[in-house]
Amino acid sequence: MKQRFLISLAMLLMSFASYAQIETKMVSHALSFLDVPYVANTLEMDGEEELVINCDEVDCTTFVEYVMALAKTPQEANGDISETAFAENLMKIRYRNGKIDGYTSRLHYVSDWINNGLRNGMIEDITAANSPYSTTLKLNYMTTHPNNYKQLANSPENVATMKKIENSLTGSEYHFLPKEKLGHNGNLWIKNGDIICFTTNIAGLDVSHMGIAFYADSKLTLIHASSTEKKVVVSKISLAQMLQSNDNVVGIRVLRVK
Ligand code: 2YP
Repeated sequence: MKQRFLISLAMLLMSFASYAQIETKMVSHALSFLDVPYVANTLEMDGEEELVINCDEVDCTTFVEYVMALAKTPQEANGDISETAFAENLMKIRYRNGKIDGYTSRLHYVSDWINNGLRNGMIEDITAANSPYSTTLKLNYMTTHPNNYKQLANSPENVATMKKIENSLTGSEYHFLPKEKLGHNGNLWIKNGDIICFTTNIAGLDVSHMGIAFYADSKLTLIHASSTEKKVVVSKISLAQMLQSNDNVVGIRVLRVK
């Protein structure tokens, strides 16, 4: 009996240690991007879709993707991170089932991006376990604003494929934390390094922004690529204040990298 107890205690400690490790990596890699310029559309290259790695110019999504890929890529003996292993992880994060098959294989909607991360085991959605509030997806933003997307504006075929993707996601339910329920000191269940997605009331869209949870003193803030400050920053105000100040934000989804 005693031996069984000791084994399960060891397993518990190991799982805690691995969580603590990934939390530290997420935060340290996120902080390494501070002041990197905010640049939109860095993935929108001419010609066939290919894996873009540009850690010198990021938007909210590419920032989170690069931080996550870095955190998930083991350091080599000399402390370096293998470019190949990093690229492989980034591919798994950014493309449906980790495979590039044209523009529409990129996970454009964050709900699709989350589902993919749940499938490949890189993230867990800790929102449902901590918030009873849920809502139903209704996605059509990209196909009702095709001119906002270079690869949609000149390709009825891509629009038709995106429509199928939007229809496949529409109707699915997900849990979120209403912004009114988030305290300035965060909530015990949101940890350093968690990925925070802002759920939105913008018609046909699911998420409007994302970043990395960071407790500065006891205040829960956000490390994010800010389109207003035009660079990666630690928010000066709390995450709760950020959400409250934006009428288009309804709440948050909280994801933990595994
Ligand atoms: C995503 O937008 C794009 C992807 O196509 C793109 O616009 C959509 C639905 N998807 O591959 C990806 C990387 O560039 O960006 C993001 C955008 O946030 C911007 C980049 C930001 O706040 O910096 C994701 O979708 C995350 O929140 C939304 C937001 N898009 C819109 O508000 C239309």
